Amino acid sequence: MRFHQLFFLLLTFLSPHFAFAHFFLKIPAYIGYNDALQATAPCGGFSATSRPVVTDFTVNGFPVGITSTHNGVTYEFRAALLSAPTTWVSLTPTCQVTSGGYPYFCEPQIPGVAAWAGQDAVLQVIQHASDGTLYQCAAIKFVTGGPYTGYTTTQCRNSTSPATNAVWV
Ligand SMILES: [Cu+2]
Repeated sequence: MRFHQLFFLLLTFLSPHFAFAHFFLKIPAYIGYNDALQATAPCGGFSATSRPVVTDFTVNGFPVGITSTHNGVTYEFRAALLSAPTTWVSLTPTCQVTSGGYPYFCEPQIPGVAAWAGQDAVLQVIQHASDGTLYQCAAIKFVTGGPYTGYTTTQCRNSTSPATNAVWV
């Protein structure tokens, strides 16, 4: 590879806002990711009722982990019943995440909806960033118990270099 090609690649990946990839829901497993459709509500271009992988989400807390290409964002964590997939309820206050780079952010205990234990549901994560509002969803089933501690601190972590700072507002 010639130098100018390498330089171009580096520029592409180091650019503060490269055109592809907005944010990825890592935990729980997302329904799907399509970069071009991520601004499409409610699930970034995928059906809220699609269930390729279903995660048991303990109502007393379950981790939600995200990687973002944006270094100053706001997240909303919401859920809907599979039987009413357009009626979203907020699980938490809004969360502001800042970082000097591309943050990995994991909140280990996002609360579920206790009254929905035993029911199929959809988790929706909304990212408000400089390029707009973006969506990712995960197929879940609310189950009793928790907080769930089955992920290691490697799997559910916050970036430390540069540091990720999260504030609930
Ligand atoms: Cu973006």
